[in-house]
Amino acid sequence: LSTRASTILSKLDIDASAEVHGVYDGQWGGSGEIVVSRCPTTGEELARVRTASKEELREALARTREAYTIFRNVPAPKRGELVRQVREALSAKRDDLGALVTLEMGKILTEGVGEVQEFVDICDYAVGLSRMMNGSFIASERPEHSILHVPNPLGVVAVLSAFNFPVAVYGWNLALSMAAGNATIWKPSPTTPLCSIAITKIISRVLEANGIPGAVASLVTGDKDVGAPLVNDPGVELVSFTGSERVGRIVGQAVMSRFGKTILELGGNNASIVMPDADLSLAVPAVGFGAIGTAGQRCTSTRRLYLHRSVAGEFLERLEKLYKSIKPGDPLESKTLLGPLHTHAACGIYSQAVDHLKSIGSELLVGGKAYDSAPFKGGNFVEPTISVHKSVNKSDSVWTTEVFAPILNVGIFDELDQAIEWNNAVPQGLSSSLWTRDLRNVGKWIGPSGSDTGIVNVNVGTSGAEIGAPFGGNKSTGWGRESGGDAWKQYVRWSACTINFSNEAPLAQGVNFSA
Ligand code: UN1
Repeated sequence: LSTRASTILSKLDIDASAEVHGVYDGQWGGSGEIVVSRCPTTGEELARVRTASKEELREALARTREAYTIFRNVPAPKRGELVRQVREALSAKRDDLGALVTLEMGKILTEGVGEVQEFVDICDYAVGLSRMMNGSFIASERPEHSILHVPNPLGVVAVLSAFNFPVAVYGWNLALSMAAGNATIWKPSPTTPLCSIAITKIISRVLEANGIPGAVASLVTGDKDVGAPLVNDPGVELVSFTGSERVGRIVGQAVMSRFGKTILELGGNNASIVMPDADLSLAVPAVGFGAIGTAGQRCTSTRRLYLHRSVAGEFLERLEKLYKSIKPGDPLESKTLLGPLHTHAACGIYSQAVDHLKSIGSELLVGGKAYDSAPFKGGNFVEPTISVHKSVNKSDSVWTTEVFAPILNVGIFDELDQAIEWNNAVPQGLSSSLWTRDLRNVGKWIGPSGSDTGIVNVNVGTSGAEIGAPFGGNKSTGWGRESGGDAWKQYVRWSACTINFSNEAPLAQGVNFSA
């Protein structure tokens, strides 16, 4: 193991010289298949992780359920205090965890650290929430009756997260789930097991120090052999899944067929629209960050750019300059803005997409190939790419498919209505952004004839949302909402409780049933 890798791992108490335990349910184990964690920057093998065997998964689920039956009786503000301690413990290790995200996932350091900060932020939010998960009191039509709407803990929540946010997305779910009184079982992406192990170690110490069963935050690493039984288990009340539309469809149907609950965060295919009155000094760098940031591997990455004809020339000139100034580098170095793609396979998907663009005659303004001068030979470095289209055939796969790579497709429009139609003419509906100073455009954009995505921004790029807002998308993105807003309401079971404190037993609607 390289020194850079072993330094990062040892600070987080991971000994990669032996097989690493990838299962935690109050105790550490792992005797299933091995997954290999590989560094996307250098190609080196970071660790071999023993995932959950079938038996261990069953055991972990049983312990998680048992933990729930204890944890649900801990008063919510006391659960909040535990979340506060988790927050402190994560915050103390923020930079080390951020470096691990960079090492294992490949995103640049400021984004790796930012992702851990997102976990810290949602903990703060959940601490407050633990004293505010209020139900309601409803007026009854019957005398001396009250109706309450009561939230109670839900049960076991399974979180299946993706490689691109190996820390934050689990954080959004865990913090709310804990505040709500559930036990959570995490199955991370098979390619980022070390991030999940490091996070779980930190959380488990907090739980154990407080005499709370560690299985309140269980971990089962593995691939679909672990994911599928979790999704199908009737003892999992809520499945929160982040990943592709293809797998999301399978997960959604499986959970629905057993009447479980889901939160789905699937594909994004996000557009920015630039109006003639946009402030280009804000819009150009923001589109650059949206498209190049995380090497185009956020669900919220900007993949489509619609420019008003009157600003298209200048915008593209400035954007091209920005693209050309960005060089690939070691994501662990603080000056680097472009790291590798997460897997070697992603480079193949990138090349295929570029070939398709060439075949339909689009102009590749910048990019289009793998770097031949990347800092590390074994790394998955590709050039961020801008592809300008003469016309927009909105049903072409270029516009309708999410390619998880830094490719930005550009179309040129004359009227805002046309750009909004293009924005909405895709199956996905995660994020979108409009650049304008004109209030009339803003009103239309956020209104009934405006953007149909779950995140609708103005003079703010498509990616980089704060935790206080509900995060998620409409249509084939899966309609899920996580993080802020009303997302917490999905992590509890709701009951309408009608209480009669009179000496009569009147029926509602005046129904008379006296014999
Ligand atoms: C994701 O890409 O799955 O809004 C999550 C953002 C981040 C989260 C992205 N806060 O870009």
